[in-house]
Amino acid sequence: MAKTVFILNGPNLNLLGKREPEVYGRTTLAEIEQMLTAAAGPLGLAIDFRQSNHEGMLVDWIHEARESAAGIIINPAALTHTSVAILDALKTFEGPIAEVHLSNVHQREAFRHHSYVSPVATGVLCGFGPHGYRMALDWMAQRLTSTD
Ligand code: CA2
Repeated sequence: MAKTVFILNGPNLNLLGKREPEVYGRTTLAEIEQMLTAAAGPLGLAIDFRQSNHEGMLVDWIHEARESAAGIIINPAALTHTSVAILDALKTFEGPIAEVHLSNVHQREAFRHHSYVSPVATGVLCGFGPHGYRMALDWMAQRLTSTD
């Protein structure tokens, strides 16, 4: 059976493609989900794609991932820079974790340069727009299906 990857998205990402296109582009979160759903099958994976504006919801989903997911791709959005709760939850997850940001956070305000999540992420992608999610999924497929 295909392994499941949780793809978790934090606050305000539901507005993607609808506001601030100069920063985050014109692709909607629903379009990113469609793109990843189409990619997952041929990669031998299943995805469970979710978005919440609530920190506790994301924590609950990370706990759920401990039982139901082989890997996590997460864009914690603004919570990246504030959330010890998400850091602590991710620490309990034993599989690979990819942290993804649409924008290059290092080109932006200083408060976006620090991530609470990066120390527990297996890898971090930022600045590649929606393609960053796809790159993370490709890597996840290699990581989860490799025999070595
Ligand atoms: O670049 C990213 O993916 C971010 O995680 C996006 C977060 C931001 O706080 C991080 O520093 C970097 C913001 C997500 C908000 O998304 C919006 C989309 C459209 C309109 C307004 C906000």
